[in-house]
Amino acid sequence: AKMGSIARGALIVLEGGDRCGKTTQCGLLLKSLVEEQIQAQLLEFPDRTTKIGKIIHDYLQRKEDLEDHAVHLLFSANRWEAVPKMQDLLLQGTTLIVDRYAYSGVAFTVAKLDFDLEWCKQPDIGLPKPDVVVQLQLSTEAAMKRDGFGRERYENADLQAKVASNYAKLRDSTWKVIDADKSKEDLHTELLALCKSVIESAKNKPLSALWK
Ligand code: 2DT
Repeated sequence: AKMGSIARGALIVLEGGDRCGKTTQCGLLLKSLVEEQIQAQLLEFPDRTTKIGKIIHDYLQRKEDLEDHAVHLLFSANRWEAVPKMQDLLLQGTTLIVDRYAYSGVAFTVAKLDFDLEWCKQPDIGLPKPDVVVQLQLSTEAAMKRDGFGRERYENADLQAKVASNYAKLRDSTWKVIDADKSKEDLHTELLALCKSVIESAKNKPLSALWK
């Protein structure tokens, strides 16, 4: 970064199917970065704490049924409402570790109903673009050997397999696929090294827009 200006934080997104250890790894990453005096914060989508997030939560818990296009747009709105905060944090030098992003939005909606991929991407065009998207890859068989799937919508093997194939259609130059079938510690070591190099190289790059 130029003298006098603050180096921006990196936008790091973790994606992956159920039981891949994504949420655990997000927590471990945050802890390690903070220990190394790298400013970082965790975000997760859906963010269930907002008004829109509460509607999404009730939908996922099957307390409420919603039309599928409408739900897709709510998930996207739930990201857009976080954008001002995300931009502020990134520009003041805080790295964001994000548990799911627009890729989940597209991969799940397409998986559940064969929705058109391009239609699904539209509402998220222009979101802050991640510096890296890490997809933790775990076979359905390996995932099933971990604790059972939960009871929320989407937590079944059939849908998870479709999600995995949709992720493959979204891969671009910012994606890194990492094999998650290893110990929590080994996976963390690998992820931390990757993230530290991404944080270094993001410092001098402007923030750009997703899918533009
Ligand atoms: P968690 O189990 O990670 O809380 O996810 N989902 C998520 C969508 O269908 N669209 C989206 O845009 C996002 C971010 C994935 C809750 C579930 O919500 C799905 C799993």
